[in-house]
Order: sequence, then structure tokens, then C-alpha cells
Amino acid sequence: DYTPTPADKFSFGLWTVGFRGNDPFGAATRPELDAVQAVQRLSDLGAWGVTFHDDDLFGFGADEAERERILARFRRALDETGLTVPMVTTNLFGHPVFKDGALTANDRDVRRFALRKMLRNVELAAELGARTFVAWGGREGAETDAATDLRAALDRYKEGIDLVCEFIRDRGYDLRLALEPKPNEPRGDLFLPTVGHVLAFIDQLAHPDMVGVNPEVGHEQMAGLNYTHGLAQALWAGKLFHLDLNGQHGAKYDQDLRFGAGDVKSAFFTVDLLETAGYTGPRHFDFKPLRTDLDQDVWTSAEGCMRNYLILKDRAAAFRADPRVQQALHNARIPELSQPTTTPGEKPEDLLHADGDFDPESAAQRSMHYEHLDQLALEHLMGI
Ligand code: 3MF
Ligand code: MG
Ligand code: MG
Ligand code: MG
Repeated sequence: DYTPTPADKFSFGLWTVGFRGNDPFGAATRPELDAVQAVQRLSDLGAWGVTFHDDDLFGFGADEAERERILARFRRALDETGLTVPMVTTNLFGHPVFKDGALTANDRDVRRFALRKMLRNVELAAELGARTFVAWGGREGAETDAATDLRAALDRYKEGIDLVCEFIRDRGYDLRLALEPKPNEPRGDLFLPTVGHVLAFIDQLAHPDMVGVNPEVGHEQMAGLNYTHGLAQALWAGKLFHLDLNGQHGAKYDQDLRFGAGDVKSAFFTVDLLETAGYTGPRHFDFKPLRTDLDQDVWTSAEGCMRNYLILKDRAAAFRADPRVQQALHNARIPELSQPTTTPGEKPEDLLHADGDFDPESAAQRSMHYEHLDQLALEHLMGI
């Protein structure tokens, strides 16, 4: 009946169900949500984990005593519900001090402050048993290319991430970093805009093994890219450390719809990939309940994320198990793609003189039969 359980490994950011509905043109429509209440409601719905930014829990600038008090209450709620904290992240975008960036701000004092905020939050993540530390550079970017030195900014980005890795190693924490790409918003252009940019950036780091990617559905789709392809390449590179599931309608502002809303066909193939490619990490939702909706509707939205995942998982499994699909996959030559292109022992020099009887004209006459295969996928998705 598509009721989630902790075994499904669904997790939610405190900032998702806690989103109050404020946008650039209007004020909040919902009251503040207490973190303890969020933990209880998420647990009641069958979630497994809760994640947060430092500021979601404490508020910017809380002193030590205030942090301890809030943390004790939060820990009690975790103990009572059994909810875990698989991931922690840092708010390096909300306060005006970060208006020109955090790790890549031109102002060196701001960069040093941002790093202290991150290191302090790494300590908290380790203390709560989190295994992943997400870094979204929400203010790392520019509106005008006159206002920054792009290559120096990347040097500083690398310096910051390297320093956080060094800290984790020095302390002996069991924690990995996941960088979250986004093409724009709130900055006109953000640095590390897509999964591909992050993967290339990781290669330049001092500890590339400790750093992976946290791809978000809407962020890739804002750039006009195929989210499932991004996930597949991250998996292929061994870098899918975490993910942000939500919904988006094409290239426009970051919508953060509940998972399944938006491009549902893409969501179908995303779940199909995650469930068949051996991904064992959290199924984490980063969405925003619509600002038109109040009270119980917020939880209906959270529940919808999980239900849609489980429904799509069911549909994708039925698609894979259908003998007509297996035949169609065969007819489309999909299994043939797993066969190496060259024969063992074959040298490039040999290939140059091979397949003398291959006729491109007749090979071009082989239909791939993708229309039938895609129709079967759609019919499974639509529940026919
Ligand atoms: C913005 C985001 C962020 C990140 C978050 C986690 C506020 O579009 O997606 O959510 O996911 O900072 O690091
Ligand atoms: Mg996100
Ligand atoms: Mg987003
Ligand atoms: Mg977002």
C-alpha cells in the first residue's frame, strides 16, 4: 500500500517541511515549525532520517549555552523516535555577510569566517553520527564577470574544501563531503553549476576520495540537463554520495516541488536507476510544500514524496519484469551495449583491418524499435 518504513531510507531536510512559504515577492504564509515536532511527524510518516543546516536548528549567532539547550531537546526527539541524522549541511547563504559568497568571497575575512562556521558544523555532524557532509555553495557565484577573478575563485573553493577534508582527517571522523551543484539562483551564475563540473572539480582536490556529489533533480533540470544521466555518471565515477530528490518543470526558477511532481517520466527512470544500480545511500528529499498550503497539507506533501518514490519503484520493477519489455530490450539491442567493442587481445592495428564484410548501408536499415520500448515504459508508468 506504499506506506514507507525506515528500511526505505527516506530522509528530509528540516528546512523542507519547515519551509514557511516566503518567496522573493511575498512573505511567509505558515508559522515556524518546531524541530522536535518535525522529527516526530516525520517519524510518524515512516521516514528514516532528518537532515539540517546549522542555522535551521540554532539560528545564526546562537551562543554556546543556547546551542546546548536546543541540541539536548533535539537529541531527545531523535532518541524517542529512532530517527537518524545521516547528513548535516552548513548555511553559507542566508546571512548578509555571505552576500558575495562564502569560500569564494572576495573579502578574505568573510572566507575565514565561512570556514570556521563549516568546521564547527563538521564537529556537530560527527557528534550526531552523520556520514555525509553536504556543501551547497549558494552564494558562490557572480552577477557580473567584472566582479570576480573566476580562476582565483576556483583556487579559493579548492582551498576551502581541502581544508575541511584535512580537518576531518586530523580528527579521524568517518565523514565524507558531497558538493551540490546548481546552475543559478540566488546568484546570477553559480560556480560548480552541474554534476559534470563538480566531478571535474573533485579531480583537482587534495583528497578526491573523500569528496563526491549531491545532485538535485531541479538543479540539473534548471540547466536543461537529464537528471538520471547525471546520477548515472556520478554512480559510474563512484561519486554518488548523497542526493536531493524533488520536482521541477523545466528551465525556470528552482521550484522544489514534491518528488514525482514535475517531470514524472524522468522520475520513473531516476527511481529505476537508483533501484537497479546498487545505490544504498539515503533517499533524501529537498522540496518545498506549496505556499498555498497550510497545516496538515505540509505533511501530505512530505508523505507524497515518499509514496511517489515507492509507487515509481513498483512501476519500474514491473517494467523490468515484464516479458514483453525484456523482448523489447533485446530487440533494441540493449544487452549488446554491455559487450566490449573489441575482442580480447584485439589490437587497434587489428581493428583497422577487421570486419571487411561490414555493410554500413544494410546496418543503417536495422530499426532500433525504441518507440515500442518507450511505449511499454509509459504504459507501466501510467499503470496500464
Ligand atoms: C538550494 C538547495 C539547498 C541545499 C542545501 C543542502 C536549501 O536550491 O538545494 O537547500 O540542498 O543547502 O546543502
Ligand atoms: Mg538541494
Ligand atoms: Mg534546490
Ligand atoms: Mg532548493
